[in-house]
Amino acid sequence: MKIRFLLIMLGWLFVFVGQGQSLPIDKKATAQTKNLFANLQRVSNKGTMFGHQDALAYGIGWKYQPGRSDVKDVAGEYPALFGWEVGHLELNKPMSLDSVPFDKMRSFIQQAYAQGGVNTISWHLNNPVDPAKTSWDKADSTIHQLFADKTAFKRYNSWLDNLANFLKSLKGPQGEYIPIIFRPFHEHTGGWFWWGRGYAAPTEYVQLWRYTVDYLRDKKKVHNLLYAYSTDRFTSREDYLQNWPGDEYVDILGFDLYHRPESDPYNRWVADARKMVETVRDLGQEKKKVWAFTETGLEGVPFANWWTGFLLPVIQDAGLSYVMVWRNARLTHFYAPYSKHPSANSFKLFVNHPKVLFEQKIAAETMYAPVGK
Ligand code: BMA
Repeated sequence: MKIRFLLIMLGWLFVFVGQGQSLPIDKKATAQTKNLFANLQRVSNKGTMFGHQDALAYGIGWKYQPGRSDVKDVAGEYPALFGWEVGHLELNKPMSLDSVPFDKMRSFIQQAYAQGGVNTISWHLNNPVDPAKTSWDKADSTIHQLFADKTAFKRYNSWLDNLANFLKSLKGPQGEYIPIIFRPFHEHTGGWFWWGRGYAAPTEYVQLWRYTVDYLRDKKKVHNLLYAYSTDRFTSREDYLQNWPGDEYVDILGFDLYHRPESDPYNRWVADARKMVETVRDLGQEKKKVWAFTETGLEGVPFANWWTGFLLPVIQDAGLSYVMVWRNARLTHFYAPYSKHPSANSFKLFVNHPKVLFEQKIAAETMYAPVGK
C-alpha cells in the first residue's frame, strides 16, 4: 500500500517537473526541435554560444573551400552557431541575395547540425506588393496592402510555400528535420526595411508575424522551427515590446546592435548594448523563453581588443543563449577575424573564456538529445 502511494506521488512529481520545462510555441515541433529549445535554456546557464553569419560558405580571400571557416582558421574550431540568409528564395532564384546557392546552403546547414552546432536563418525578403523592390525599398503600408490586395496576398503565400519547401528539405542523416532558429522581420525598431518603424504600424507587424507563423506551422506543417523576435536599438521594455506578437508566437527574444564608433564618439555602445541585454534577459526570464544577442559586430574589427574589451563585458553573465556576428564578405565588410588579423589574440582569449561556447563545448552538450539523458 505504502509503495503504491509512493509511486503515485512520484508520478505526480514527474508530471509537475515536466510542466515546469517550457516548450516551443509549436506544440507539434519535432522531438529534436523541442530538445533544442530545452537545451538552449539549459546551456544558457553555462555560457553563451558564439555565432557567425555564412561561416562555412566564404571568408576573406576564399569561397567554398570545404571545411574552411575564418573563425576556425583563427580559433582552431568552428563557431557554435551558424547564421544563414534566405533572401531571394521567394523569387525562385538559385542563390541567396548574398550569392550563396541554396543547395550549398543546405549542405552547410547539414554540416553544422552534424557537428552539433545550431543554425539560424534570417530573411531579407523582397516587397510582396511590388516584388521588384527589395527589403530596403521602404514603402508606406506594405503590410496593409499585402493583406488587402489579392495578387499581393497570393504572392506572399507562394513565397511562404518556397520558404516552407526549403525548410522541410533540411534533413539530418536519419531523415529527421534539422531544427532552425527562424528570425524573420528583424530590426523592425529601425526604419530601413519595409516592415520597419515608420512604415508599418505595430498592429500590422503583429498581423504579418502571426500570419507567417500560422501559415508555416499549421498550413505547411513546418515543425522544425523556433521563432526569434529581434529588434534593433530600443530604449525600454515598452519600446522592445511595441510589436510583440504574443508569448504564444515567439520562442526567442533577441535584438541587433552594431558597434559604430564613427557615430558613437562617446563610446556608448558597451553601456547601451549591456542595458539592452539586461532588458531581454529580464523579459526572457519572466516569459520563460530564450534570449540572445542576435546580430552584432564592429565592421573590420579595428580595435585589437574588441572581443575581450568590448563584446565580453556586454554578453557575460546574462544568461544569453548566443551572440552572432555578421558575415565576412570582403575586406571592407567583415565582422569576424581572419588569419593574422590584429584582433586574433583577443579573439583567442575570447574563445577560451569558460563562459563562451564554440564548436567543441557545444558538441559536448548534445543540443538535439533529450535534456537529462
Ligand atoms: C547586410 C550586408 C549586405 C547583405 C545583407 C543581407 O548587413 O551584409 O551585404 O546583403 O546584410 O544579408
